Amino acid sequence: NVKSKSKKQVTAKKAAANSLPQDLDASLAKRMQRHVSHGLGRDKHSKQELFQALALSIKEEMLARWRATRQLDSQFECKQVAYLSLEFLMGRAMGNAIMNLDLLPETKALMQDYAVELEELEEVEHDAGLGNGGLGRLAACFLDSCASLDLSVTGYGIRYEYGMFAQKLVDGFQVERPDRWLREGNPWEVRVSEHNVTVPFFGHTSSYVDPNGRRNVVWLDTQDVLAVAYDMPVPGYKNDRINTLRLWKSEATDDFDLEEFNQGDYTEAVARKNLAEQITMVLYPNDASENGKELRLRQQYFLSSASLQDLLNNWVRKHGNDFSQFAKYNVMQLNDTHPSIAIPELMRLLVDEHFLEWDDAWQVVSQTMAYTNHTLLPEALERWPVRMLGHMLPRILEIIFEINARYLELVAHQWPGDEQKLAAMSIIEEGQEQHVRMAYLAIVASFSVNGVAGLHSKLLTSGLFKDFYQLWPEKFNNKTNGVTPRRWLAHCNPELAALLTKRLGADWVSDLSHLNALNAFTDDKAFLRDWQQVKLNNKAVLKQLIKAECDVDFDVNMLFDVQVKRIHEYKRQLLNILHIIHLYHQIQQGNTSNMVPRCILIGGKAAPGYAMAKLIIKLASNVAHMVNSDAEVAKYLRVAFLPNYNVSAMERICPATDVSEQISTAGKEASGTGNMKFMMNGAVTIGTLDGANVEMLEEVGEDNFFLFGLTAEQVMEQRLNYQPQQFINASPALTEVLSLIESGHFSLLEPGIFAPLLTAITSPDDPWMTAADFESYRLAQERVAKAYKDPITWTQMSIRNTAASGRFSSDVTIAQYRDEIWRA
Ligand code: B1N
Repeated sequence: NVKSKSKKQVTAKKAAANSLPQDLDASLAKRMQRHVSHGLGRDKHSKQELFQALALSIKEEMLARWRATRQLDSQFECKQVAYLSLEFLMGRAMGNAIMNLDLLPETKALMQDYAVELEELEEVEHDAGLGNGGLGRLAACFLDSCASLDLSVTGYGIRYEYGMFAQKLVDGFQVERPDRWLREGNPWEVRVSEHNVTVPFFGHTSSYVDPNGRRNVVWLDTQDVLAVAYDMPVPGYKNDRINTLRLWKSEATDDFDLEEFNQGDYTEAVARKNLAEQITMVLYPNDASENGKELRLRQQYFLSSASLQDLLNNWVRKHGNDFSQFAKYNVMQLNDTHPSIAIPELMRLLVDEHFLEWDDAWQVVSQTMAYTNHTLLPEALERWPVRMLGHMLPRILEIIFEINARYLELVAHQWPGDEQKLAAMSIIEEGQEQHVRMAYLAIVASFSVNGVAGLHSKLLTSGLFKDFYQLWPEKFNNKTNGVTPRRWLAHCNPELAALLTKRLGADWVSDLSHLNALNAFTDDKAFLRDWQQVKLNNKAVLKQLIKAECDVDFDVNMLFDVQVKRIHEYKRQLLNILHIIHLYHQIQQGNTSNMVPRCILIGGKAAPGYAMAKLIIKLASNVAHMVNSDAEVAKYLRVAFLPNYNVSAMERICPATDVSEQISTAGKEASGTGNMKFMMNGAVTIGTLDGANVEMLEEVGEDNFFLFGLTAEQVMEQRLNYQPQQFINASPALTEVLSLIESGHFSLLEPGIFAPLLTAITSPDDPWMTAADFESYRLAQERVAKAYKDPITWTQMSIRNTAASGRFSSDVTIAQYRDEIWRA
């Protein structure tokens, strides 16, 4: 329960808040007035000006509590958690802040004075798109839950100048546009120069023996980059806690400039400045795939080093150089291996800069680091070339080799004489070129390794990390993902939220298990009608968005069938499109008796270098075009591809969805989190036994979930001798669909353009086994259609899905991290 905290803490919090200067105690209206008049002094204000003024006013509301939270946390010496992540996909902040601070009625009323609706101002805010997809949004949901559970957790990330690219469609092709999200300024951030640290790069190492006979290593002639902290407030839900998201920006150091200026090389100095500032310029837009570029490694080290120095500075200020209790009061959660270079960096800081003995430093590191794995896909497992590391971070590479040498002794002891085991488990991968396996480094150094859903965690210990599981079974655990019910239900679906509160009281917002009680109302006619009306209203809102963005007319009386997520072959948007083509063909043949009229929405970004993903977008666009331009077909089927899918779009989409498509090849989607947002908002899932779908099905039951497809085990088995042609031959529907694509029906102006997709589906090497699951998917979709024709049954299914979604609140997940990993 998010509201439990000791009396002592509450009193201390109030005392801290009361000791603040008076001007921090003004009314929201006064603050707003002041900020508005700080503008150009005109009477007419643009929405952008009003948004900025309101955001600054709300930030001011948080300052006192923010400071009080910091004081409280340092006063009570509770365990501090640092959540290290290259991505925080925060989306918009204003609506969430107003809700969590309990300022909604006041703000709405205040906006009347400015003749504007709050919703209009919310629309002005640019999404903070500092992440790719699930992994980055998970970090954002976790921050909300940590603050709401009154935990002292700091998010550490990068303040990218350019977030996730904006996606446009030109002739059905994806085109990327830069995302200058900071153009109008970021009213939420506070630049805090007193926390500046410098991060070393390049140079070389040297060692000397000090007067005590200790051999010390120094890292010399480095090129130092300044890390400047920008803090963003993270308000807890109605509990007065304001946590911090600390985002680092890279800048040139003064020393660095000075040297060049003294030599009179003005232009050189400026050019070098650019080099330093490049580090935090742009987010790498690759979801669940490796980036492999030098600049990416620089980002990772920059974040890790700056964050660790910040934590150590805090520690030393209070405890001096005694690190014996450090692990008792600090824990670092690594969001995948992306910040795992923090492991050798913490060793370096402790051994080289604070002069700990190696073993003592290792004790500290291996008791503070915890690693979350987010994917089994081999293409996403990070491996850094030893040569690159040796050049950019020479001291770090030495430390990695030392860690490996000591750890391999343990392996040799466990499996005596087994050279193969040593090679297989070594942190260093041999080959043409040596690589550092970052996941292995993370496992070796962490006291906890977790997967993000039950199935995923099981596959980790039985597959990818099997040897490590044998060595250290106690390290491995599961933490099934969750999403915050504040943003993903209370805020994005106000009408449903009001209906829930009317029936259940308001406690569900901070304890989502209360939703279970909805099961008692599934025979309450009035409640069913209210539920349907809410969904209908939400569909009307989405319909407008689709009209504006895609120029496609959705009909709120038709079934809304939605697949929005990053475009990736393993997520199988292609399976969805093949089914659309099948429906289209059936309608044209006049075979509509098994159908229910549907509007199908697809959205998502492709990594700019991922040709197959981009081709899938093109196919979706072309199919949508063909479907929508046939007036007869439009009675039964309408299809849209929504450009620039992002957090704010999902806030409109999930409340309006009837059917949620979660159709990845079993064993490939580590968890999924969109699946949970849809479920909370009463969508029924059509899905495979993959990721968290498995647990969703467990909670809601087979009668309220459209299950299809091979299991993860069957996929692995079939892969050994996969013959897609057999599945094609056995399915007249699939045969027709493929020949329709091949005939050029969807590429009249671009003959042959979709050939690579056909080749992929029909190849025995197709890892995603689209053909194998087609029939099973088609039949599941027929069951969907049948079920939707009975509005009462359908509404009951919808209610049961929301009712069963309580387990997928990130509050539940974070309570487990707190109790089982952080012990905070
Ligand atoms: O993390 C999400 C899961 O719900 C998804 O199933 C999973 O695909 C996603 C490299 C990734 N795994 N790996 C990444 C992102 C960016 C990058 O550069 C890998 N994203 C996931 C949350 O657990």
